[in-house]
Amino acid sequence: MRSLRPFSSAGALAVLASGAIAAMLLVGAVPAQAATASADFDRTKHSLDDPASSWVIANKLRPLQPTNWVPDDLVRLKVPQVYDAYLRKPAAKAVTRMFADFQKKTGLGMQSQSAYRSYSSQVSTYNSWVDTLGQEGADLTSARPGYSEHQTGLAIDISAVGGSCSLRSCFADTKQGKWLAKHAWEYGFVLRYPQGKTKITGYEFEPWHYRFVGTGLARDLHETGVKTLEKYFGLPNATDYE
Ligand code: DAL
Ligand code: ZN
Repeated sequence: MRSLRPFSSAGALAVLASGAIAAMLLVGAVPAQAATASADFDRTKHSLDDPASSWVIANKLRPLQPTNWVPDDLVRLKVPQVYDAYLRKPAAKAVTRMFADFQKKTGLGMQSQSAYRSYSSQVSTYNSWVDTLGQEGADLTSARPGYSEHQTGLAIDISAVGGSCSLRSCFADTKQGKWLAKHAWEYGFVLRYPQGKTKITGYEFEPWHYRFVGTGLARDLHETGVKTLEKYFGLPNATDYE
């Protein structure tokens, strides 16, 4: 819960003067935590359109603009990685801390399966999914080039070191998957494609795909219980490409 700010006696008088608050005090009602948290938080603080914004929303209705955008602060991740892994600097710092804390607490390891992907590497990724699943299947699991969060340098697919279930829904049942689902928000990450939200996000459940949005927004998503960025920002469901 957000800390309650101490208020001055003048402030206290102002509060008591408010009929609504006074009524709540009389009946002993306490405003809901989520409503307080959400009311506090400025949802217009950062751009949702600028590809350099930590809040940029990429989905099937919102290609990155320009579609070949490349972040200018990519750094190599200093964590175990299956393929060479880069993220934007703030996201990289947060991943490193998150993986280290997980290891300290459990003695187990997490690794990057896939992090930043350029437009051209998303071409290969998407095409290989089309070869395996056909276009309809591929579109439920992989973004088309220019539409992927991986191209923002703020998204990472995480797997268990030495574990099975990489990039499979059973990752949700691993120690790593469970810990991430509970704690990733503390590091500024959000599970971007939750279970049961395909009609909103356009993608099947991906318990491994985490998106860095910064600790302020991640906390507000956690406290309000809103599961998708689309819903939180009042954007249309992104089930299909236009
Ligand atoms: N797997 C996610 C949707 C991507 O390709 O960006
Ligand atoms: Zn991913």
